[in-house]
Amino acid sequence: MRIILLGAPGSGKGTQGQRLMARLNIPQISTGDLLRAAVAEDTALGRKAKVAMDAGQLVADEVVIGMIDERLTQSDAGDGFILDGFPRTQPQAVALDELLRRLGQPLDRVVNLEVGGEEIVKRLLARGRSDDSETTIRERLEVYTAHTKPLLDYYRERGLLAIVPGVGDMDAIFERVMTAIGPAPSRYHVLPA
Ligand code: B4P
Repeated sequence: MRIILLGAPGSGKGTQGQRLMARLNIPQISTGDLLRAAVAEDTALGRKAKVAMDAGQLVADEVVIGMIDERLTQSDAGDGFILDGFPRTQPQAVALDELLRRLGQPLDRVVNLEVGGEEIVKRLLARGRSDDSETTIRERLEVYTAHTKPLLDYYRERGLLAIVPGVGDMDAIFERVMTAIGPAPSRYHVLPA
């Protein structure tokens, strides 16, 4: 299956993406993880990305689009994938549509994890990553509202969007996500719970 996990920072995309990967046996592809790996390796791209990430800003579209283009054309993504944290802007969504058209791989579902702003601030302060200070979190929420939230309409208009309440027990949220994506087409091998 080809799934996008949408949601505000800290809404649980990474958390639920991991579980989906284990259940569906397809890779979870997180632009946040790819960027943090580049930062850890201290590459030129990583050094540039770090400045944006530490400020709560998005990394440039062409950078993340290039990363996704490279990642989705690897063989393990041929049977499906879970995109976690991408797309985050309209140009990223358009670029993804073009890439998937080229690969002949249409999206199956876009799941939006809904979590309120104050719960997000609480969660991210508790997570304590280097980009999880209160000022940065509030900046990231503003960036989310301005650039990523409009993607809900983009995917709603395409009949792909499912809204899942993302607050409460993580296992219960996972079952809601599984219900939202519906039964896997028979070409996919779904692992038992
Ligand atoms: P990401 O790595 O995508 O991180 P995130 O949005 O902060 O977190 P996520 O939603 O995955 O939350 P998680 O499961 O970890 O982005 C980091 C930065 O990278 C961005 O700010 C940006 O600069 C850059 N970036 C990434 N993608 C980009 C793109 N496409 N374009 C441009 N820039 C990009 O959960 C958060 C915490 O909540 C965890 O501690 C978790 O344990 C907890 N939690 C999860 N579910 C919970 C629940 N149900 N109840 C209580 N706590 C819960």
